[in-house]
Amino acid sequence: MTTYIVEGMTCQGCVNAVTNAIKTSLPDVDIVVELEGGKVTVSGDDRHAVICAIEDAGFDYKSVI
Ligand SMILES: [Cu+2]
Repeated sequence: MTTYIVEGMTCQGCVNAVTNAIKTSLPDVDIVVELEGGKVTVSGDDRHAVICAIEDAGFDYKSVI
């Protein structure tokens, strides 16, 4: 499980967009998005796929914590 810091999410629509983008490339992962703080926690270890999905959805990946 990894938590990614993501900038640019401002509403539930953004949360849904990020969630759907990750689910599209990694259908079996569990995802928890905290809008406050821009935290996206994803099960598994495929950081490259998660970061690409976040950026392809139009949001800015900053770091992992
Ligand atoms: Cu939004």
